[in-house]
Amino acid sequence: MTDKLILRALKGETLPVPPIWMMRQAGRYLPEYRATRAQAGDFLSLCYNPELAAEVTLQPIRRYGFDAAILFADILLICQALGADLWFETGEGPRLSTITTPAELAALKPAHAIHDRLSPVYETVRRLSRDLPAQTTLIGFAGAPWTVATYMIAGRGTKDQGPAHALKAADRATFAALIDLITEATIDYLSEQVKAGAEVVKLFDSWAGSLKGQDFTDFAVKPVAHIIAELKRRHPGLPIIAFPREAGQGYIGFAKATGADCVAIDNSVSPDWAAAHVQRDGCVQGNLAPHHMVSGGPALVEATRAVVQAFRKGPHIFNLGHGITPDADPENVALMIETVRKG
Ligand code: 1CP
Repeated sequence: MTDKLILRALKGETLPVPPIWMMRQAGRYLPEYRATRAQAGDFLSLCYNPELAAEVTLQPIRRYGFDAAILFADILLICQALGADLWFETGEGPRLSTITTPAELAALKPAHAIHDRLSPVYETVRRLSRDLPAQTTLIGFAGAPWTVATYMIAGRGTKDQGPAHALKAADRATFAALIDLITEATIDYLSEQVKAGAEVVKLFDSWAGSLKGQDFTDFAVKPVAHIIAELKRRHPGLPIIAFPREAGQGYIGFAKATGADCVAIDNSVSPDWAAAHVQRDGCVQGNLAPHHMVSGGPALVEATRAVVQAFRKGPHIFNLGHGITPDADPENVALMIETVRKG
């Protein structure tokens, strides 16, 4: 039996006060993160340095006492482990070598070959499972196949995922084979994170909202359902959070269709709508708008209370609707937590 609050909510328990963590809680809005990142040199060096990656994961736990810590890494590390080049342009974001032809796809490594590159990540998880406070849940994660594929195809972040949609239309076999490769690699990657000590895993499908109709079923639901089924076969009882960001109506029935224990909700839908349509199938996570962490004040308190109030009748993990931004004020995070915990 466990008394960790996040695990209780994920099992479907309605708690008097929702447990809380925050997407990108280890990030540039924290001075201590900026200091450790400077020490590491660059972002990827930080991700692959178990001592420093564990340190930045622990920083927001020490400062705020969140109920969960999320492994510090990035959804794009798996692309590098599959053989793509990956680097981060300062002030711009990720850049990758692109996969748009059968030959480029064939040059990637097989799914089972990812672990050499990713072993420092597993070491970070091992350190965290040793060093976290007893009440804090450790969350591992990966990108969902569609979102990871959008970066591998375009070679960068895109507003509309145009290059991935174009490949899907022009050469569906290559596109589908890339999705399958990422799906298999993701199962192995998350399975190793669990073996190293992750107690929950989360799949980030940041660009799920750009898949419509049958494409949403084929590429946001099916690969995620397959990953979840296989992970639960290998690790019975493992709780899994899915985040099909901006899925809109696609949130309805997503937990049942994928087998996820919890659906994370972005802030483009209202908490009342999500409580009515999504929470009846189980635990939900979300969904305060991240801009409140910048602007603060009475509006933050009011919006935080509205989220807590909307979800109070069912299992809920309090979180933002997307990651906290670098311009956020750490004091506003403290105010949000105090409002959730003290009402
Ligand atoms: O400057 C820095 O320090 C880098 C900023 C940063 C950070 C803190 C990046 C670059 N990644 C991360 C860490 C990260 N990324 C975590 C760690 C755990 C946490 O604290 O939450 C996680 C879970 C992610 C996930 C991630 N990376 C997603 C999915 C969630 C989301 O935000 O939608 C995506 C899309 C990425 C790709 C990525 N990595 C970094 C950036 C700036 C981006 C977005 C690129 C783009 O589309 O323009």
